[in-house]
Amino acid sequence: MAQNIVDKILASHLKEGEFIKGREIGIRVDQTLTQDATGTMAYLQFEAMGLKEIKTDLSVSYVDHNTVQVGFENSDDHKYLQTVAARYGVVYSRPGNGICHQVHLERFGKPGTTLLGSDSHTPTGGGIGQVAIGAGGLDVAVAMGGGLFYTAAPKVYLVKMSGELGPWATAKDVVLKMLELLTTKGNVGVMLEYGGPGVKTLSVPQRATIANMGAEMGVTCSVFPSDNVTKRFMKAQGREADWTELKADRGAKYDRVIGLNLSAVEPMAACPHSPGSVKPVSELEGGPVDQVCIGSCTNSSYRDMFTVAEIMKGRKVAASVSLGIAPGSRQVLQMMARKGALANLLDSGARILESACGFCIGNHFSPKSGGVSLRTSNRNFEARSGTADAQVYLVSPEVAAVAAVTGKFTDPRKAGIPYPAVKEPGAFLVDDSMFIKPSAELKGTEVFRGPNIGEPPKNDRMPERLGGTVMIHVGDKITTDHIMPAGARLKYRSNVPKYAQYVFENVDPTFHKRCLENKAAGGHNVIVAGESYGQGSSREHAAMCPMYLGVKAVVAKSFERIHAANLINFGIAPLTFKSPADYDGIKAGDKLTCPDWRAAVAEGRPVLLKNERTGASIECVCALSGRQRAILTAGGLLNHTTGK
Ligand code: MIC
Ligand code: SF4
Repeated sequence: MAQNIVDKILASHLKEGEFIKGREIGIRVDQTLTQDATGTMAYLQFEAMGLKEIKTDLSVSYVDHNTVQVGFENSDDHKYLQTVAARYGVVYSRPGNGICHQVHLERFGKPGTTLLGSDSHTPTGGGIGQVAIGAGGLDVAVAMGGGLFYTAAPKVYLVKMSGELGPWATAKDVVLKMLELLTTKGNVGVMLEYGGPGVKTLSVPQRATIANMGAEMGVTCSVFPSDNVTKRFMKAQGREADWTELKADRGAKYDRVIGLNLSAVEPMAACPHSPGSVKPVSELEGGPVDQVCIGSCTNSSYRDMFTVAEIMKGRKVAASVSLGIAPGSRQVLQMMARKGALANLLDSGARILESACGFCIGNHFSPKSGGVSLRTSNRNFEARSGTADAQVYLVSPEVAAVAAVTGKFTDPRKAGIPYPAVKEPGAFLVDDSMFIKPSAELKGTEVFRGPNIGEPPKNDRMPERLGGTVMIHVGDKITTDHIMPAGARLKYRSNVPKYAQYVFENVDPTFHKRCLENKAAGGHNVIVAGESYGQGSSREHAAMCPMYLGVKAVVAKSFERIHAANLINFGIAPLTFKSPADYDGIKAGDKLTCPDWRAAVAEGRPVLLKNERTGASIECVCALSGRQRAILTAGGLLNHTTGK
């Protein structure tokens, strides 16, 4: 039967289950990546499961999120990560080497393979033809030890591209257009495949920008074909031997086909506070701009940076604007230094930031109070920038650079600046000296554990009956940034009791204290939410820390894929309302009880919750596979694998 690209990759990696849409399948993972903010826990859990060595073809540990190093915590984490990588056979990418997704694309991504990463933007690898999926650190730890990755057999949508991007229209605008079409919710269980004649007009980094922000649509991954464009990119990276062709068979079937004419794409912006609130830049023309940040795993490739440098050449950053530029990788930065792009940027008054996540995760460079920040990153959730009332817009590097010059929202087509048509280089500067590769000698390395490195928290088996109190009642599109803030709190990632103090910090700062009090009194805690609970990042701390606070269930109208999987991995039941109207009948403080809680979940029956205040009976669905039910009733994946 004619196969599409997704089918081909999944079929060649299928180890468990049948390919029936929506049913759970287990696939072999060829490559894994971790980053430091999720990585410490992933390796601590790898160790706690008693795993002894890496069984994948390649596992890489990147340090890119926590590079600010205020205090000892980040540096302790880095040393732990370096030594644990050496001991177990993981490649270590040192801080300064760049953002995981950009670097992985440059140096390791291989068409036709599977990549699992403890970061939600792992799907960036789809730009080079990988089925690249984001997951919680615990799932990645299991995969590193040779275990399968479980996911629902997907629906596959084809995005059929025609035409060609005009001047000032970019890959970022393409993906913002896709967000307008597919929105940020309701795409759970979908994998996107890009095809059609327009694809060959896009370079690998442009494809990667598009695949990157599939995460914002909630799709599991986005995959491009591997063609001559891919081959040229890999040759320029000195990796032609890793190239294979990958294309859909003629007549391959899809669950939906979406047409996209690249010639009609215009400069776009995602407005505060959602990547899905998309408008053409022309409608925002003239609006004030205080800050411009260019970089992140979405838009920090060679071409992005050289295009910005050409725009800034001989021009100055407007006095009202602060411009920060973070090249995505050391490779890009080295080439900028050698070819004069860096000099042009410095001359313009740009501030050069480290090749790391930095501003994107609110780790530094927060805007002023109420400030308007134009960013080339992928998320503009409220408060993520580190400034609660900042107004963050997501735009292309081109729109960002032009605004830095004019000091206001400007349609770049009307700015009177000639379009700098920067080409991909025929050869990238290849210098792998910031990777520490595993060796027999390094296997004897003793793992360093500074005071910031805690133990993965433990959980009890699922209780037989639920005696829950609704500790918080939240609305739609609650992101993991709402649940578990990053930014200034990121440095506590390896210290769960401390980090747990900040759960829902920006929504209700009393949450953690009330949870701990109720837990100490023997009660269970419950979260009630609307649609698309847990959007955004893969951070398992958004499940692990609530688990530590005694949360036993989240009852929501719907869940995002990675977060639902993380909740199960940490023994928290993700329950969906059978009738979404029941959501309105519950208030914070209500008692929700269920006498046969564990039995209902274990047997896959609907869960009936009783609201003790109103007497209402609330039917919830807990549609899980047998494997997931066993994990949940054991109190999480760690208990399940270690037989506790
Ligand atoms: C993000 O962009 O939100 C992050 C920070 O990269 C997260 C991972 C994390 O929280 O460590 C992600 O996207 O998964
Ligand atoms: Fe880093 Fe931002 Fe990309 Fe997350 S989205 S990996 S914080 S650059």
